[in-house]
Amino acid sequence: MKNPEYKYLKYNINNYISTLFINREKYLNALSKDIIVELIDFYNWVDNNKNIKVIIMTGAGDKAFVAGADIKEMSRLDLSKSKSYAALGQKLTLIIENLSKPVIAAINGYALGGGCEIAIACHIRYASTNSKFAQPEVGLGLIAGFGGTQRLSRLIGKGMALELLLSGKMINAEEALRIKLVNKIIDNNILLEECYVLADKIKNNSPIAIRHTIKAVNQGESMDIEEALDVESDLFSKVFHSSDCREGLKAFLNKTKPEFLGN
Ligand code: DAK
Repeated sequence: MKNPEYKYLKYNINNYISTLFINREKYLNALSKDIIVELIDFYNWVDNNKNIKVIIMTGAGDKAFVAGADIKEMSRLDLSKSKSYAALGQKLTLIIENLSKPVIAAINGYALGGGCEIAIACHIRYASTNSKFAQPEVGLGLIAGFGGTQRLSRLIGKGMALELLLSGKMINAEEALRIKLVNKIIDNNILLEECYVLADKIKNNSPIAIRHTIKAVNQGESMDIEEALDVESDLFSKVFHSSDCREGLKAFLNKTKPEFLGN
């Protein structure tokens, strides 16, 4: 089947790793509705593509990951469409968060508003030294609407999340690392390289184990510990019955490299 083509997205696939660029550099990769629709299509396609095991998502150029929702387009939005617009953004962040394959956000500059919310929905965040983060919605008379009011506090805690969501202030990469909004800071010129190193390590692991790990972490997040541990043991048992598990255990005992088929 032919790989899809997009107006606002560029991507490549190399050694089971797909690098996706949001490609609207002139407007700092601000998210128009069309881009959100394309991203949803891309992630649905990726989820079923056996040639892709890890996705690295970044912004075109060296200034921005995503500078938020497209303010110009938003200002023209019919009031009756605001709910469906938010639903579209939320749908995208849910697809990314629950994707069966890890998504690494390579944050290469501004990650503002909806851009920060998309980064938060990714499984892992690596940030360049020049990256900047904010939830400036309140200054526009809005609230974060792509999951930010919910995911940010889960990631960095309620107090810090409210500080960012209520002030709209911009923080730099070091502060983002300090509050655990990002996992690591990397020099701008080697950001993608470092993401590849991580992606490469992930892609050699069992796809079944990866998929169920994401599921266990996501499902357990909103549960009390006993309930969450039940989810974990159910998923553990499923994984334990997989061919990948037989292969992984056998390869260890035989001192060989496992060849996981993802079933
Ligand atoms: N939207 C549209 N255009 C944008 C943009 C944005 N978010 N950010 C930048 N641009 C455009 C600029 O207008 C400029 O275009 P031209 O003037 O050349 O035509 C071009 O990109 C380059 O930007 P600047 O000239 O401003 O570049 P600077 O380096 O001087 O400044 C900046 C960089 C990132 C500080 C600045 O561009 C800026 O403040 N941008 C806006 C950041 C922002 O406030 N983002 C929006 C966050 S609010 C909803 C759900 C979710 C959301 C909304 C509703 N529903 C429930 C309905 C989400 C909202 C948000 O994301």
